[in-house]
Amino acid sequence: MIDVATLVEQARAGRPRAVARLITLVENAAPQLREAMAALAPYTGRAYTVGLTGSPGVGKSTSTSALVSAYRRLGKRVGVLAVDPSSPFSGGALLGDRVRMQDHATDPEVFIRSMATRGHLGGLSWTAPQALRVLDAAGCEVILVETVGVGQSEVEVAAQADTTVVLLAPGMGDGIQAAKAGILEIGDVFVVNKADRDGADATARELNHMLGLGEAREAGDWRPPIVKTVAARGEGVDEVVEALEKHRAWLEEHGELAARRRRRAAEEIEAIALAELRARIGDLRGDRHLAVLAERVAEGALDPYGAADELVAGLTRG
Ligand SMILES: Nc1nc2c(ncn2[C@@H]2O[C@H](COP(=O)(O)OP(=O)(O)O)[C@@H](O)[C@H]2O)c(=O)[nH]1
Ligand SMILES: [Mg+2]
Repeated sequence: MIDVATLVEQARAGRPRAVARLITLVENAAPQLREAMAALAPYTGRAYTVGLTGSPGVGKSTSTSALVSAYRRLGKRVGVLAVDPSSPFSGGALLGDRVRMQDHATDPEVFIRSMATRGHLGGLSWTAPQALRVLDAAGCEVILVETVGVGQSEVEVAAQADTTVVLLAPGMGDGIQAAKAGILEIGDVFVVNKADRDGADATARELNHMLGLGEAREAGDWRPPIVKTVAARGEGVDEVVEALEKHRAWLEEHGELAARRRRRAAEEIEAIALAELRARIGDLRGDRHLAVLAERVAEGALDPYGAADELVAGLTRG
């Protein structure tokens, strides 16, 4: 039996096993999840969350690892949530990458967790935010969320962070791809990684051009900076941290941090409510009420909207 109160207490004390078990509850949509979330709620809302997204291979995991090092140098407790199944944090990477992650594997102030992107009830829209709550309550001051920039829900998860970093690399036709995938819109900070390769300046220029084509900005608007990095050597990473801190300060100054978090909470509530409704409707398969409604719709005695209204009303009446 899992004693949720004990787990929460241990997670708050920074015990990695308790943190891992709580996130497993999230992944499994376990029955204890409600109780866990209720117990965690008072301790959340402190962490600064940073989403990192971009095409496979641009260097998200390498950059994440380098950022962890940078924040550790600042003495911060750091959480990492990798929702990219190919991430070395998920164990599916090349040996060299995994070795690099080992830098943090034994650091008690670093919490690394991966989540599968498929096969979830309700999907990432509610699992990722809840995993973030666990890391938040565990005292992580910064949480880095790595998601691959393909797929609607993965991009959404990155966009739900306090600050979203979009990574590109030269020679990958990234500019065009990014524009296509709509990830330029979600970038608060842009990173052109692999600046040790030819074409980094051209990529940065192209990006600058594409960003400039957007609507004219008003005074006080955030202008997303473009930072060049060689993540594999840690070069430029302090500049990324600087850009992140500036964005965070801007968010706070403009009341945007609170606004973003309210938007995120609203989306989370909606996702949970939808999953709940879907589950309850699923439970109705073979139910007599649904069978009766179906019969009436099939006979033309009732329209499908009216039937759906009746069904939903029946579900929410209690
Ligand atoms: N040349 C060069 N290679 C890099 C750099 N950063 C990462 N890489 C390499 O690019 C590959 C993909 O990196 P990874 O971080 O796994 O990318 P992800 O798929 O976006 O997470 C790996 O082989 C890295 O070692 C860099 O700054 N320069
Ligand atoms: Mg990766």
